[in-house]
Amino acid sequence: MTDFFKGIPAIKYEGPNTDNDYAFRHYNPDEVVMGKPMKDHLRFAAAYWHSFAWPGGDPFGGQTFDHPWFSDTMEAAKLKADVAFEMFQILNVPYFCFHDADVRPEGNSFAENTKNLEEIVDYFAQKMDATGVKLLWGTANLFSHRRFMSGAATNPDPDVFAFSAATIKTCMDATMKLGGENYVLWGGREGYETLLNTDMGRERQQAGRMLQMVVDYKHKMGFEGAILIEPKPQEPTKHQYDYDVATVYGFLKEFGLEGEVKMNIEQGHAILAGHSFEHELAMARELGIFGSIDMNRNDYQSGWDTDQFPNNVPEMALAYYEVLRAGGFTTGGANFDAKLRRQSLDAEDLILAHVGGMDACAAGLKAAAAMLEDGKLEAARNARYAGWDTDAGKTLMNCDLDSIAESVLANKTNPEPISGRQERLENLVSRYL
Ligand code: XUL
Ligand code: CO
Repeated sequence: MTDFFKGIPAIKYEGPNTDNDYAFRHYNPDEVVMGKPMKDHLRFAAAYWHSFAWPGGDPFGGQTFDHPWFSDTMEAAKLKADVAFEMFQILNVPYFCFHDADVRPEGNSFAENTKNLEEIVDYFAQKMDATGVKLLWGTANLFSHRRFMSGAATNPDPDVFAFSAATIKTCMDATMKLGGENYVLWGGREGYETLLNTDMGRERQQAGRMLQMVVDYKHKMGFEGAILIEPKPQEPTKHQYDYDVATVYGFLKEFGLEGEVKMNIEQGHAILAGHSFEHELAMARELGIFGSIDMNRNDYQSGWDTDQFPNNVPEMALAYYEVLRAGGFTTGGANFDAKLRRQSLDAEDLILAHVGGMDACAAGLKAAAAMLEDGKLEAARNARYAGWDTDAGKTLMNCDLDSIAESVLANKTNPEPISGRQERLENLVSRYL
């Protein structure tokens, strides 16, 4: 045991009326919601990078956190792992997620990076065994080191493509070894700063080829988890190729990979793309590529990716409604891709941030389940489209313009507008919150 979380108890469910900061009010892991324990709906994961690797910088100031593991040695990496697993157990989160660069010291070469990663993977394996905590997904950080400044797969320099491909291979190996349930690709620098120096055609082909290699390797190694792409429109690059769910779907179709790759959808990224979170979730469901979520929230005033812990239950209820309509998670889960504010220096801040986020998710899930079980919203949606279920509606889909024009003339078709009843539906949603 380290003394990082000294004095902080394991968090238990005490119900909505408790006065205890260190308790769940809504997250009751074994409570059955729509026929399944809440923990199996929510499948929470903690993110290693924000909680343990982020130093607290912003564009105007550097490190505010001063953790004892902030040094590039294997000893420090192991201390960081000890503290991380202590947090997972205090919170009772079943999963975690990591990038290679979060967990191992940066080496001077690919070989050194790989050796360091392998050593920490063995250390993780022991800790996972001892605690029962599992890996939701692994990924490669192909955006922080200066070698990736002009992209990884989409870099103009083939050596960077090669270094990136080799790094992805080692991270897929690590994920597989630890029994990870997914492998994520987020291309933070797969985009451009200016078209003046960018060959978009080449870069898109390079990204497509890299993705094909990832899928091929997944099958070669027998990895049974899902490959997930995490869309984001910009930041760090001015424009990112994986802009949003619909854009990524077009990309997957172009390279014939729509049956191989699913989406990891992040709340804050949806907002940056000018969408709501539920829009992105619904789009992925309709396209058959819904996979997993990165749960967080962006500040609507700041216009950048603030990665805050989620706390807006009415919004989250609408998001979970779409998750439930998608049939829930299979290999996916809810990764808290969220970080403390840089002034939140205490160990308890990290715990309470997760407690609040987990409770908000649970409250959102319960409201969404009630909405779905009650069926009023779905009934209203179905009623709105009922014309399409009639014989005439069904036939219309198989007609052509000529025959439709004839029938509109013959039947004197002259539709009257029908209310969309938005306010009535919004009032209905409020009753479940
Ligand atoms: C960045 C982001 C990443 C991915 C994993 O905005 O969300 O942390 O989740 O690389
Ligand atoms: Co993310």
